[in-house]
Amino acid sequence: MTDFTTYRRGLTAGALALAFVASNSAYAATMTNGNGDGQVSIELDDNGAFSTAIYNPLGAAGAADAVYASDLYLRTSSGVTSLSGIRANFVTGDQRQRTSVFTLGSLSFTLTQTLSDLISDGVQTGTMLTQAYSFTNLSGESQALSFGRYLDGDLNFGAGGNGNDGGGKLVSGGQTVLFETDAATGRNDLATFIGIYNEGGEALGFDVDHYGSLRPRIGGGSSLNNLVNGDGNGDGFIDAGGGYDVALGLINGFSIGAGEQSLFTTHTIFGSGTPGSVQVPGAVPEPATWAMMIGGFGLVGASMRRRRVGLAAA
Ligand SMILES: [Ca+2]
Ligand SMILES: [Ca+2]
Ligand SMILES: [Ca+2]
Ligand SMILES: [Ca+2]
Repeated sequence: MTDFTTYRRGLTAGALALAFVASNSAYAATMTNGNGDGQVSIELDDNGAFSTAIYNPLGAAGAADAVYASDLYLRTSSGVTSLSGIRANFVTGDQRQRTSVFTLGSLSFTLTQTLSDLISDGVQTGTMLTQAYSFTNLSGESQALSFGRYLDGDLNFGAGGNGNDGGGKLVSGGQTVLFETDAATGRNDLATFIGIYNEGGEALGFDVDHYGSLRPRIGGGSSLNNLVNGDGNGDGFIDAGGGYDVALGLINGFSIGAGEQSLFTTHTIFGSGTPGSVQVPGAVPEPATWAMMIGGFGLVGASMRRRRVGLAAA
């Protein structure tokens, strides 16, 4: 599953072959905003896939790898392609933002990956990874296609190990946001979590399910079930105590005319707080809406403080 070792191992031969192309050619790069609370260090592939994301949650728990696998599956009339197998090259970038380009079939892509601090009252509460895939239909015919985002977190910051995580779904700003949480405690309890949401095209479905059944489904071209597996009481989150090794899937569909360009964006939130308090903007973030979103995360921070006060008084 972890292809990263292979890329690393292949880098020597690859570097020889590519040495004359560009000095910064590489299949993977570290993007980081630090190693303190709320910060991450992600080993990102040029295609956007990753299997290592060192996250340091708020509080005493230290930094640890929080992701087993993240990938994007492109579905077209000729089948489903895991972008983790696509070789591109980073053409520009630094530790906060990188751009890469690649062509797949009759589609050309420019991928821009950006890390943003999530700040509340001067304190970093988390980090957002934004992966924006701008794509152009090079063919002479319109195409129907979709992007399936897959994330399998490995959250082991103090509760239940990797195989007893929680999670669920909420809707914020018109967006479906999916969560994997360190423990199965519901949507309004403090948690270390990873959240994902997509922008662009038409929302075609979601699933919060066991990784072993979700990955073949999203990678095999099946429809998703629009279900949170383990949500017996209907609040959109896995019931308290019912945790398992959770994975998340979200599909967005597009119809793109000949020669046209479009944009698919998938976001990954590394956060600490109550998932039920997370708010995201309903449109592609512009500077003004970033401020709104950071305000939304302020609610997370406020909620955490209330809870901490409550716990201390108890
Ligand atoms: Ca910490
Ligand atoms: Ca856990
Ligand atoms: Ca529930
Ligand atoms: Ca998992």
